[in-house]
Amino acid sequence: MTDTAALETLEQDVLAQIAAATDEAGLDAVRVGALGKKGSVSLMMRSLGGMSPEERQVMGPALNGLKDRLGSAIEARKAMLEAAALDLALASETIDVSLPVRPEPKGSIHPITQVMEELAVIFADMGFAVAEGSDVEDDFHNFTALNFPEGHPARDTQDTFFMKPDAEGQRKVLRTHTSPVQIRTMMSQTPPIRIIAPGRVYRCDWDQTHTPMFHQVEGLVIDRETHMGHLKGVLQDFLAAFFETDEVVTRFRPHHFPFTEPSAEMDVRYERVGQAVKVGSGDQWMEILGCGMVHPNVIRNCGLDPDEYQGFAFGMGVDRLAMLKYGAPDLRDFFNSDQRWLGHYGFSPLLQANMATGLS
Ligand code: 2U9
Repeated sequence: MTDTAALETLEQDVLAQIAAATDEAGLDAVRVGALGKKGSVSLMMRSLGGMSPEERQVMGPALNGLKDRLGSAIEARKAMLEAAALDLALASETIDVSLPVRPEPKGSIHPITQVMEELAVIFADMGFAVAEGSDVEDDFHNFTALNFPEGHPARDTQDTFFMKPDAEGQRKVLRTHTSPVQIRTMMSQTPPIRIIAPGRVYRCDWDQTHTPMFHQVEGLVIDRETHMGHLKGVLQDFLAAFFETDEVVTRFRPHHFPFTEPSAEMDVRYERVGQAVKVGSGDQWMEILGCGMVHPNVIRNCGLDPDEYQGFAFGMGVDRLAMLKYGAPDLRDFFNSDQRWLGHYGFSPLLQANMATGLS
């Protein structure tokens, strides 16, 4: 026999169970026990069929009301338990963003890229901007503007990679130095100009110290009162910063380039320390770069007046700088993509060169 008092007792009982449920599984067990197929409320619903119409009129709505209230109470408790579980997860599942990344990075920065970054940082500190250009150049920007006479050996197919003639019959070249970048800068900007031009250059050459593609950095300063003293100061400061030493002893030896006059090669004192080379002091001289005052013809070829503007330029091989600084013996290894070599000579991508905390 079912009466409303029994319903009242059942309701209090189930509500107490709902309130006592401490997790979603426990709460679901209460739901099944009351509202599931064989649950206490469902069984009572089923007994409605055997009641008199008068009884059913009272018990029907009472049971429906009970079912609805228990359903709502279960939903409310469920929402509360979910919120509490989320709060607990947020409090316990913290992520330490200061930990090193996982999996540990395997890639490394190639020593040439590293040296290029170091060069950019050092020269930026002295007020130089980085300029770039195309690897494929025309004869004018690679040779003529730079005061190379017709018939100069560098214009020979033995030294230079020529492209097939294009639609206009023009034979482009793979640039043999980054100097066309400076030519284009001089033709498009007004002095003062202070730039370095790092990049790939190409020459027909292949042995232990020469690869057909190699890397250069050239520098150019054009202003009204620029002289060899500025050139020497800039290059000495550069070498001290690059080789991370206070003492650099250098000397100029006269040389010849078509694009500079006077021209010089700069030597730096060094000594061997085991396999490595210590640059700065020592009793031996090593040629490190070429330089000079920009030839008046070059200034004129770029549309500037050489009586108004002078400047200096320098050039050096980036690969050789990397070999000297980091002690790699064979230039050809730089381009073999050997993972073990790269692992040994490569640099962490997470440590960037800068003047404040160190270059390498
Ligand atoms: C302009 C005017 C002058 C760039 C210069 C050198 C000296 C030099 C070599 C070093 C080793 C090439 O990689 S290497 O074989 N370069 O000695 N380069 S002066 O002179 C310029 C450039 C552009 C407009």
